[in-house]
Amino acid sequence: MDSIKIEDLEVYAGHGVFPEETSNGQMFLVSAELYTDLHPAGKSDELTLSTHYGEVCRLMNNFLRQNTFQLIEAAAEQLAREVLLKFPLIQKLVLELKKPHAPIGLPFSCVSVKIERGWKKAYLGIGSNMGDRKAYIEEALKRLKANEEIRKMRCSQLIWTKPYGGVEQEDFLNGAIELETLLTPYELLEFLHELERKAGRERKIHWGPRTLDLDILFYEDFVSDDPKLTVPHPDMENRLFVLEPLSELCPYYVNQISGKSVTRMLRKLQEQEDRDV
Ligand code: A4P
Ligand code: MG
Repeated sequence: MDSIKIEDLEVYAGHGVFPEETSNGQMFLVSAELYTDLHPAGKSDELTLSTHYGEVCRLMNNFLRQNTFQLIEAAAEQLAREVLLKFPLIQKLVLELKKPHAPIGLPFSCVSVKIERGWKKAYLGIGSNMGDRKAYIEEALKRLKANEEIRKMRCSQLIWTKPYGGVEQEDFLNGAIELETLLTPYELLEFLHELERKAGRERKIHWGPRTLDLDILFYEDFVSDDPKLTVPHPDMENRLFVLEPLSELCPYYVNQISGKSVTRMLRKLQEQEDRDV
């Protein structure tokens, strides 16, 4: 992807563990590579179609001067987040924060941290089979949208589905959601659990009735077999209520584990279901 590079912006600020570092301050150097599509601005010569690097520098300077962190890790983390939130055309950035005058007491040229952060695409499954299902789902969509670390959200059509998994229970309303997020996979899971709790979800029976269920189906190219968070969702190939709405949002998204696209998984499952009836 194209990028804009800022090298060694000098900022006088007060970050550090020692009290004299926060009271006296010292020089920090910030470098950032901002990943963004430069083609529209390149074609049109229009600044509004790109990210103004002068404004990014001003934001970085103000942010580092107005806030105090003990660790350069924390300063870099928060600064990266701030840049990504304020400049929506930046999809990803690599940020390096140097502290050339760190009080180490030994000769050295520089100490620095370097991090890469960005908006990640994720797909969720959403479902409800208790009470006013549509209201539970709409409330969850509203709360997802209200989180500033989530953007570009799209929801599929909601479909009525028969319960899957052998537990006798009422029909579900199901859908799929596409979004971009700054949350890590585990932070996203924690946020989804919070939404389930807010919808009054009680975990009584495994695969049993629920006011709201939110599962992470895909998270960028993240793969995990941790029982706390298994991604891609391990049972998606067997679930029409997942694949049908998902195919509306991302028919060609490929499951990293099986190598099959959403369309292919859906077609296979439909063929199997046709054979079984
Ligand atoms: N967990 C692991 N991986 C993930 C992931 N990718 N996304 C862990 C979300 N959570 C994940 O989930 C149990 C644990 O799974 C969590 O603590 C989390 O850390 P849970 O929601 O507490 O329990 P559950 O929902 O009863 O079990 P599970 O396995 O999540 O069930 P599913 O997969 O959610 O399926 N039939 C229809 N028609 N429509 C449905 O929506 N849903 C289910 C539940 C059954 N039948 C259904 C539907
Ligand atoms: Mg679940």
